[in-house]
Parts: sequence; C-alpha cells; structure tokens
Amino acid sequence: MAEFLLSKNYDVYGVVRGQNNPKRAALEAEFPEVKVIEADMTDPTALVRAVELSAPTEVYNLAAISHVGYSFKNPTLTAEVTGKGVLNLLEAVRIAADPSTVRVYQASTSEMFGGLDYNRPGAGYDEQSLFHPRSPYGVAKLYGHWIAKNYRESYDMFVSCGILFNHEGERRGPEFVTRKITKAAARIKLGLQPNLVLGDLWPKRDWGYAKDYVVGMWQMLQHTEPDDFVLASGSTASIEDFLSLTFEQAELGDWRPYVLQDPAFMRPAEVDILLGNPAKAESVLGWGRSVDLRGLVDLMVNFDLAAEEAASSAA
Ligand code: G4F
Repeated sequence: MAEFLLSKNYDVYGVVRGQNNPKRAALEAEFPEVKVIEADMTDPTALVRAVELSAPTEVYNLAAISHVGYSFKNPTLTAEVTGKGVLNLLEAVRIAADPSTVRVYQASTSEMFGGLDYNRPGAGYDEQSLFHPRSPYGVAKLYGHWIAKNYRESYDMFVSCGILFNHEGERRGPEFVTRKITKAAARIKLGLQPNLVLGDLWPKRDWGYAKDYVVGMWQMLQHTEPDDFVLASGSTASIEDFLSLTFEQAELGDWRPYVLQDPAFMRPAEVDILLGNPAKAESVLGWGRSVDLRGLVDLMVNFDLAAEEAASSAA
C-alpha cells in the first residue's frame, strides 16, 4: 500500500507498534519516505495523536492480528486489536480530525463468510452473502466490519469496507501457506532443506496478487460514496493445487515425496472453501486483475529462488 501511494505522490505516514519493533527498521530501509508514527491499535490516546500528527485525508486500516491459526491461540488479543482497534481508530478520526474531510478504508475479509455449505452461493460470495466466521480472527473482523458500517450510517463518515479474499505476493509473511510453500520449494531446490511440514491440504482458497488488490483498496476511497466491495479472483484452488503449481514451476516434479503433515498446523475449525465474486468492484470501480493463479505462483517461486540463492551465496 505504501509503495502504491508513494508512486502516486502521496505523503505517507505509517503506524508502527511496540518498542524496538524490528519491522520499523525494515520499513525505514525499504521506504525512507514513509513517516513513521509509533502507536498501537489498543491505545486510543496514541491513535488520537497519530491522527493529529498526520492530519490524513485517507486512512487505510490494514492493522490486525491477521493469522487465523494464531487467533485461536490468542483470541482475546485478537478481539482487542483486530476488532476493538477499529473502533479506537474511528473514534480517533472523529475526535482529532474533521471527519467530513477524511476517507477511511477498513480491511474486512472473506474469513467473515466462513465457507460453509448453507451460506455458499454457487457464483461465489458477494456483498450480500451471509456471514458465518469460523475463527476468533473472523469474528473480530466481523465486529470491525459492522462498527465501520455503523460509523458510516451514524455519523455520515466516508468509511468503505473492502471484503478481500486471500491476496499473496513476494512480501507475504512465511507463516502463511502460499509463501511457506514457495519459500520451501526454493530451499528444497537449492538443497537447503529436505522437506516441508504443513497442516490440512484440502481447503480451497481464492488467491490473487496483493498488488492488484491494493489498487482496488485505493479505488474504493476515490469512489463518489462509501460502500462495501468484494475483491477476489473469482476462482478457487486447494493447497494441493498450489503445491502442484509451485513444484512444477521450481522443476521439482511431484510434491508428495517432500510434504509431511503435522496436526500442529491444523485449526480447531477450518474454512473449507472460499470463492469470491468481484462483479460489483469490476463494474462500479473498474477494478481488474493483472495476474492469475499460475502467474502468482510463478512470480513468488522466481522471487524465492533468487532470494534464497542470494542469501546462501552471501553466507
Ligand atoms: O495462508 P493461510 O494461513 O491463510 P487464511 O487462513 O486463508 O487467511 C488469510 O486470508 C484471509 C482472507 O481470506 C485473511 F483475512 C487472513 O488475514 C489471511 O491473510 O491458510 C490458508 C489455508 C488454511 O486452510 C490453512 O489451514 O492453508 C491451510 N494450511 C495448511 N497448512 C496452512 C498450513 N496454513 C498455514 N498458515 N500454515 C500451514 O502450515
């Protein structure tokens, strides 16, 4: 998001939480133009200060505990950060800015749908579909979604919610399954690790490229009115499918000899299948995608092969 906004000559402020957070140095090294503000989504006073300091015209709330598995182990913290944090931020905008001059983007998620038989439309989840979250993360995000809509309706604030399906890329954390797979395949190919340990392989996700989705988030705030929009690829594939494409791209052949399973990576309740319908974003915002699943896998594998090769030759 920062990269995209900088390319459009925005003055960008980024919030970093915690003392000595190593992500701050990484952010400053990659984007020295971004002005860093220390604040925490659980600290309303710090958020008021952040709004005062930055005097924003657009606020993108991408802050969250966003790992579904982690949310089962830390459900209270997830509720505080991912759920109530949205309220703290909206209140900060109301208190410390003229809310009629600020547009807010709330990162809602396809995890709010839950992927169950009874609420799954054949053409994919859209803005009218029923919610049935399956994790503390999904439940917290649903609170964030509804409090954002409530502030839109109660205070006439420009608050838009992007209901985004999984979006991946070279910057994806290795704790998420796509990057875990592409990084491991690169390391296996280079002889740096023997195998890859995963959880369930049958769940299906609607995967797209993060850079395409960032454009959609921005388009939502340029629209004439605040609204909710689904961003998705419109196709779905299993973890097994992602493994096949990855091992093919890395020229490793069949993935099965390399993959082990461990219940430690399985969740108490799973989202079986996610498929989104982005028709509204396409027709109203003119949003589109530049990369399909194979293209996404190829760019992630190529990036990880180059990165792992560079790291091993530097060592
Ligand atoms: O990559 P994941 O951890 O992503 P998940 O749970 O779909 O959530 C991501 O997408 C959401 C949007 O739909 C976001 F809201 C959320 O913040 C996050 O970005 O897991 C994908 C699937 C799951 O079914 C999981 O059980 O992969 C399965 N899986 C199998 N083995 C694994 C693993 N997931 C992880 N993280 N690690 C594994 O070893």
